[in-house]
Amino acid sequence: MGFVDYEVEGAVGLVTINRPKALNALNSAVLDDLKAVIEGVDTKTVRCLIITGAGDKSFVAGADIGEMSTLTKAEGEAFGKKGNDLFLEIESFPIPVIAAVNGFALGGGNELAMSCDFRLASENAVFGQPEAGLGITPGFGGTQRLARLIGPGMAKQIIYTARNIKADEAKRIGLVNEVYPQAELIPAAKKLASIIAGNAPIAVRNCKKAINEGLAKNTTAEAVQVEEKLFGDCFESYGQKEGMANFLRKKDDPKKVKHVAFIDE
Ligand code: DAK
Repeated sequence: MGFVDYEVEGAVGLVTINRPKALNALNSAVLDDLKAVIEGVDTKTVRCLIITGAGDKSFVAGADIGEMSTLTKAEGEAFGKKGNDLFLEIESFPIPVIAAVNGFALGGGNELAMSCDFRLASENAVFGQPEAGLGITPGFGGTQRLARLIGPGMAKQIIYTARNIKADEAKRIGLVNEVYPQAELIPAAKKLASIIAGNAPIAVRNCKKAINEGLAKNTTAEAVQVEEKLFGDCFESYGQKEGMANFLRKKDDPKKVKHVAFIDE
């Protein structure tokens, strides 16, 4: 695919946004290619996805300012919808998606990273929502996802000031889970993705769904109903039967047991 590379290693897919001359900025063509790659992932065999940026300088330096600069109101709205629809698709993608942030994650780049399940970063990563300095609001979900992730007070401070933050601060405020030296970022992301991919596939998918859909409910009572349904849905699956049988075998005779290889379901 033109601006987006995709490779699979075992049960882990690696998506690389590849427009390094523009620090992987998202223009319409990049968004189209990313959508096509995401929709082409075989979620029967791939159990965890990683999204990163090409090169060692940038994850995604934002939406393409050149392309946006001449948009009319109607075109601006359409561009916003294109990004929002895609990022919603990533957020609710059936398998976990990890953002491996290897440099600038500004504006639309931070918004893309936030639509993933969680973020790992390299030490040189820089996060921010510079839109207020460009005369616009964040347009790919930044006002909503940043506030939900790090709390409204901190999100408002970052968005109103348009201030960039470095990886260590991003970790301190909960925007990223871990920070690695640049060369270790992708190996660490792959290792984590392999661990996730080794767990029972229906259970992992249902955990993602339960967290996402539960958080969208207004009350805990409504949210736990979502969990109940997805919990019940795991029963009679190979993963549930074999995962529990494995535990019980282990109790009988710890030496007999080997780790379960969960089949695709
Ligand atoms: N768009 C287009 N090109 C970009 C770009 C971007 N966001 N960021 C970098 N580039 C290009 C530069 O123009 C330059 O291209 P050439 O001049 O070589 O042709 C090349 O990448 C290398 O960049 P620099 O020479 O500037 O590299 P530096 O290391 O000096 O600086 C930088 C790196 C990341 C600090 C700097 O490039 C920078 O500040 N870039 C802009 C970052 C930014 O402001 N990003 C946020 C964009 S706003 C909405 C929908 C979406 C959005 C909003 C609303 N609706 C429709 C409502 C989203 C908005 C955004 O994401």
